[in-house]
Amino acid sequence: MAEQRKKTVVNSWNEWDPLKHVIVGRADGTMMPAPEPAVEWDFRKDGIPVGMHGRFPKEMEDKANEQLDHFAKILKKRGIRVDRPTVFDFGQEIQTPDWKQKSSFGCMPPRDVLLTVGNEIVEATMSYRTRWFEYIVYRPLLEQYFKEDPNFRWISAPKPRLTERTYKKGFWEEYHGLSAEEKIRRGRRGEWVHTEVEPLFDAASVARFGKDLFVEHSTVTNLSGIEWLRRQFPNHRVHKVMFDEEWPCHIDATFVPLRPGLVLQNRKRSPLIKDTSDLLKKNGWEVVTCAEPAHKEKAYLSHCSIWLSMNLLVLDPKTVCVESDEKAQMEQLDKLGFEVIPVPFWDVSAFGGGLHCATADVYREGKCEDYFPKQVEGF
Ligand code: ABU
Repeated sequence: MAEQRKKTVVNSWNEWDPLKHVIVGRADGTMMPAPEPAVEWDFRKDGIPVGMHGRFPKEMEDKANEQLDHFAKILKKRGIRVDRPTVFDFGQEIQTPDWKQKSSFGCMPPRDVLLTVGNEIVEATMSYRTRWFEYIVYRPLLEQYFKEDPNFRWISAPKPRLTERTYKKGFWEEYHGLSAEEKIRRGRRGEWVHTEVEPLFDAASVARFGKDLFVEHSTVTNLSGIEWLRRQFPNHRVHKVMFDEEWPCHIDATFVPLRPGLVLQNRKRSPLIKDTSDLLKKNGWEVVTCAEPAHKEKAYLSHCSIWLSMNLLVLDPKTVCVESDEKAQMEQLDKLGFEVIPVPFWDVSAFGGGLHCATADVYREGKCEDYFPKQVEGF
């Protein structure tokens, strides 16, 4: 007899409660994106000139899909329901009334697009033109969840126009002429390519700690985006955080909660806003510095950093999935009392990230709790 699948319930408040239902991305059809004003994809280290674009080599795509499917199998074996997105042709030209773009990106990292907060899933605005239509790959699933769960709240954040007003005029010309020190100084001041004309955020800029959401001001999430989240979640405390990095992207290779009272911190990207550390300390949270990553360089054709070493997926407060090359990271987590599940995933990096990026929560047991009863005023 065919197995009876349980009806969907959307519920997930943090990054560590027992995971029961998750979306895992796919590598199919992923594109090296065509140039656009938001970002410069630079693969010169891999012998690819700036501006070159097109579909990733089939062999790479197949290897990535093999690792993604294997990861999905590991999760299923642990009793976790796994859903997958529906791919569209990312190579087709896209357009809105405001702009045209030669292609989209792909659908490996659902974490970038979907933000689950309790019974709500928010489709993030995104801030790259190449990622504007990415929500479409998740629509069949979200439609299904909407039918099956009467309490599911499905929200699409305001689609940004991404016109010339969204990006600073002449940004890239000036940026290329800056010294390394000046780039770092500007990063510390949060001066990147986006303006504040409209709210912009990626879902992976948010780390969920129950009632407290830490949102990273970065090259993909502007201050208006953080303000939009603050107004969208009036019963939460939304904290703007920043980390010391020239071109920050997502929080999930920087500041990663592991269980109540324990956060993994990137050893190179320390918090720039002192209140972040103060809040953790005041509430008895321990911050451990991550282990040295196994890889010294980014993966071939990867836009993501070597810090995917800490882009892990917590299955419950005692169990964590870690990329299988990351022996030092696994050892550190083992010493912290976790059962560590090694998952081969390095070949997925170029398709948009690691184990956390490749997933989006649908259901974790548990409810909204206050892990920071002692607040830092104004943070
Ligand atoms: N999306 C996670 C990648 C962040 C990083 O490259 O550090």
